[in-house]
Amino acid sequence: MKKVTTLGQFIIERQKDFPFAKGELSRLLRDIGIAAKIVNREVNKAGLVDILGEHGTTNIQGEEVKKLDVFANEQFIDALSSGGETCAVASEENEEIIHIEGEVSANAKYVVSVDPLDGSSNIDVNVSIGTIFSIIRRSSEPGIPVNENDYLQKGTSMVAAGYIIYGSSTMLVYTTGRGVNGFTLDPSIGEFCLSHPDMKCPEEGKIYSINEGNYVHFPEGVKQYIKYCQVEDEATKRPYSSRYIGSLVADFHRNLLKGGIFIYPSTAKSPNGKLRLLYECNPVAWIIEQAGGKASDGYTRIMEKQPKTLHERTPLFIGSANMVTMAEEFMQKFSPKN
Ligand code: AHM
Ligand code: MG
Repeated sequence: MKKVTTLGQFIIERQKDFPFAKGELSRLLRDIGIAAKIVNREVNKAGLVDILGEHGTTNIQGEEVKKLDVFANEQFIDALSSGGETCAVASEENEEIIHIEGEVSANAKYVVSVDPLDGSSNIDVNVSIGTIFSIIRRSSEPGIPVNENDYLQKGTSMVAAGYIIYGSSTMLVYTTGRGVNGFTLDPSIGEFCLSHPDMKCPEEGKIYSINEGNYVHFPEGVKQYIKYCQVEDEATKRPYSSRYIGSLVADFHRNLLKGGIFIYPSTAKSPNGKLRLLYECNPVAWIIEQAGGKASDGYTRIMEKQPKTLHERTPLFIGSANMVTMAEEFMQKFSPKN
């Protein structure tokens, strides 16, 4: 029988790569894996909400039924609070940073950002959704309360980043800067098992993913790039296929495996696009880079953008390296930065 490596075993094995590490990061990743399993259990029951009780009502066990995104947020915060390896969590669901109480946590050197359940419009319709996380070292000395500045570091400061996709199977994919590894949840043993070692994104792809309904509001560079994707050309295997789920994690995961580009550009209404730099874009940017791909805002590498606020947004062009480079060329030509 083929030997199975669980996420827990893999994390411990990889700790050897960081000889001075005390194991805090490993424990943090393990805690995230545990929260993911609990959220997965609830996501799988989402369709039963009419049987088990509506959101906001009380179920037969006398517990209040929570909206899934609220539930996921609480699970991740709880899992991260109990381990003592992080002093704060910033969540897309919370306006302010959540400080973790207790002396052990106050002295922790890591802070975590999380989008606990991304793809909100897909939650109630049985379409894939995801969780996105990243871990950085706080910039101030441990012992004093964390503030926003601890989080306002470029993506290049991340020490770990990953996502969980709740799809036809549930997967956890993460990087600590030494490649990207993917683990599939085996529900029969309740463990994430290494299924996609050293993931690589093809340099070229045949898929473009963008919400074309917003076409009229796109910058000219994006409009022209979409036209380019649709033109017939045998040498470059165009026209490309259009695939758009509307869940960043699911669109990203498919393009990572198959090759492709995902774009959420600025629009006339939202000059910075929709997606959040800290919670959504930085983690997937690091993963794609570690897999040989590219992530930019159309002009600048995502990981080099200096965040100014916790919840700030950025346009995102991400995926196969050559496709992102080409899209950037269209931006420079048709929508030069002024
Ligand atoms: P959310 O944080 O409210 O879930 O929104 C983020 C999601 C992403 O997963 C996805 O890529 C994008 O919104 C889709 O947006 P749109 O419906 O505008 O195409
Ligand atoms: Mg989100």
